[in-house]
Amino acid sequence: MKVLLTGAGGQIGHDLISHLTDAGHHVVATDLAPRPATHASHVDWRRLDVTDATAMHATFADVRPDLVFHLAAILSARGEKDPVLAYNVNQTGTWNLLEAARATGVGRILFTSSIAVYGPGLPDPTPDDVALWPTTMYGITKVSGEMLCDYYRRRWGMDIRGVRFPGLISAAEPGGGSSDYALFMYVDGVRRGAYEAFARPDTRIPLMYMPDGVRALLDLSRADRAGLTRCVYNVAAFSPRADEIAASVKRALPDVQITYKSEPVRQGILDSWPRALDDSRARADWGWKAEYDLEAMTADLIPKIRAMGPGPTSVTHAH
Ligand code: AKB
Repeated sequence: MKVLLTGAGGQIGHDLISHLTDAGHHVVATDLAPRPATHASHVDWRRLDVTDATAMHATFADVRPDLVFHLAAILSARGEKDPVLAYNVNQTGTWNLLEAARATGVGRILFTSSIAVYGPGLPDPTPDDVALWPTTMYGITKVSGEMLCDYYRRRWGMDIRGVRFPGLISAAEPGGGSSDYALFMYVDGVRRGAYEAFARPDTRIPLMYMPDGVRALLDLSRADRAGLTRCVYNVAAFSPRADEIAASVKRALPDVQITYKSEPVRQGILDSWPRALDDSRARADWGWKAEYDLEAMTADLIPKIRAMGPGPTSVTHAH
């Protein structure tokens, strides 16, 4: 199968590409950034600016993918620093992708949405269908992206599916998210022995380990269309407080020092998100179930970050 990825150089693409190539698919990975050193030269890596409708159309017309994973996005924290960029990449980029796919006849599209579609004051756990009043430009563009996907599905009969991801944690460098405090507890814990979190210790949002995130995308991409009762699904794994993540890291790295200095913008975003997601619809429709809890993730992730050796930390990483 020919599989095209947008935003392939990001955190999800990093892990998804190797699963797709291992399964024997022909992967066309697109991004503004050049091929990362971690990706083998057999991956067909192409430069694509998703805000450029002509380039998007030309890429789709040339590749004619059977399956597309639309990953390109500016995340919540970076999006609040540059809302115009977030609008252009997330909103115009998704529109360009849907139009290119409609014109060239793509088989199936997987859209990546986020807990950022939600605003404050919702039930805990939060179900799929509630009023969506996000506080960030990232969240607004994801709500709109979900609605566009649903529209193209109904209006043009296209096969489009999506997941609302929690904050994803993996051994790859994060990219400007508000959930990055959780990943940096691990990355800085291993590389620096210390981390000052930008969130309060009682901060609690839904999180997921990347192997589950990749599995959610792959399982949904293979699910029987007849069994899908909605376009975009909540997927959940675990919802620890920040100090519970720190305690888990400390059990594995007893000398680590984790302290807290809440930063108002990112804390405000985190406080606006649900504390936990209800993913019962994904479980019922396509058999979704996360495998990793917090402790299983800690046990798997710390050796992986160690094996990566020296690299960026929260100190060197500009959000
Ligand atoms: C972010 O923090 O913006 C992302 C997300 C939860 O979608 N990781």
